[in-house]
Amino acid sequence: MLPPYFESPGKRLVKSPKLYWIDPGLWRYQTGYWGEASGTLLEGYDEDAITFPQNYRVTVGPPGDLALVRQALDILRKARRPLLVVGSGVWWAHGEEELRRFVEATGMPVLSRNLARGIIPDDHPLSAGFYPAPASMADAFLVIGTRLDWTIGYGRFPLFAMDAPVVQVDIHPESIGKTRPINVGIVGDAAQVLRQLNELVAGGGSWAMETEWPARAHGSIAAMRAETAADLAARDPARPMHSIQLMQALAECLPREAIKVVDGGYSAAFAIQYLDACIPGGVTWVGSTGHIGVGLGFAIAAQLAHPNTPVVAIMGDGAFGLCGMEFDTAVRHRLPIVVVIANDAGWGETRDGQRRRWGDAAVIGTNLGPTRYDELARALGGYGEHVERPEDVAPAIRRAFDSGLPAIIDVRTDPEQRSAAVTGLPWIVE
Ligand SMILES: Cc1ncc(C[n+]2csc(CCOP(=O)(O)OP(=O)(O)O)c2C)c(N)n1
Ligand SMILES: [Mg+2]
Repeated sequence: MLPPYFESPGKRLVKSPKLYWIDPGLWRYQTGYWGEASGTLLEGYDEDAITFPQNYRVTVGPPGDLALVRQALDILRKARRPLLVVGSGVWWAHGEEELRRFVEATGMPVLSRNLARGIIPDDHPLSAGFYPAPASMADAFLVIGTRLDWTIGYGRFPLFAMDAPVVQVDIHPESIGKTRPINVGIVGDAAQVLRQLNELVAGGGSWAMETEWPARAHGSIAAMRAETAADLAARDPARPMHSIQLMQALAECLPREAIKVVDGGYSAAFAIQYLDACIPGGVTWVGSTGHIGVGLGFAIAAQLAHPNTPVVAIMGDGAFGLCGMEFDTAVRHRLPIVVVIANDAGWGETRDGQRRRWGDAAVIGTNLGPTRYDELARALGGYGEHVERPEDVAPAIRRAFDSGLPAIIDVRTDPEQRSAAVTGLPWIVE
């Protein structure tokens, strides 16, 4: 039994003896920090006896130190090629509007990572995409709400010039300056600091930014795609489809406003390169932790949150194997997600790593069967189609949406596929 002083004035906080374990994530959830958190209540509990977390969050996050925000802006004004790098912190802080205002007012190109993708749509002229190539051309950085982790070369050479000034804004002080020296570190809520910046920018002042810089940064998206696709030209057309061809076909046929959930190895790497994020959260994936197997759960959540938005999960067959039975959940809850499986009959990225390092004889435990996942969809009460040619992708997707059911499009892809775009990234240290 809890001692009496554990009671709140009106109601006991925790009365049920059955409530015996709360996931640590739930405690973090209650701190008011914005960000992902999980909460699990094990065992039966008496709902009336529990004060569920509500009215517990700060509604407005803390602004940054104004003197530091001024310093940050001074650095950016003097730069020839300043780059804004934004991440999930902007999404969690609901900083979409402030970000749009800042980008429009300054004309500064923006590299968008993880959940920040799509706030400035990839097809917007000031979008520098998500792929970090423009970083190598920039001479100053404003990093807001994103970790400088391995997916962005830790913010270091060869991606970021080490003598380029870096301003880093983060709600978590421990993220600031963690992987590289920085010039100005601002602890604050992403939306609040953007608002402070916007107020200062509205006050006028000159900018030294090169006029052609935003177009160069934006052009890097198409340049990256063209370079990756160059791999396709040399291929034997008789081979099964390359995942890049699948992504190109999806890029053409998926509705602009669709939510694209990405999960897998090589197939996911191609998906995030080729699919545009055009709405906030428009391309959702696991980000830096890289844990595969989340696709179905993410897609189900996205469809529940946005019942009228088309949701497509683009997954490797391996990743699907980790969570595929959640398709049954989608059927039971009538969530018409469309799952596109890039089926190379294997844990492709891992298998190719074995081959590249140690040769064919080292391919161990990474082949999967040529399983027909579309048949699984039908067995579970959904819609299923199998596709082998790029030109058949769009009609299959259309029929899947028309069915109104959860659907699986099983796409046969090349087990031999590889691309310099995922094996030769100089900032990724394997
Ligand atoms: C939970 C988890 N287990 C293992 C890995 C290591 N891993 C990275 S890519 C990959 C292969 C993924 O295969 P698949 O989903 O079929 O995608 P493909 O590379 O074949 O396109 C594995 C096992 C991981 N990232 N996460
Ligand atoms: Mg695979």
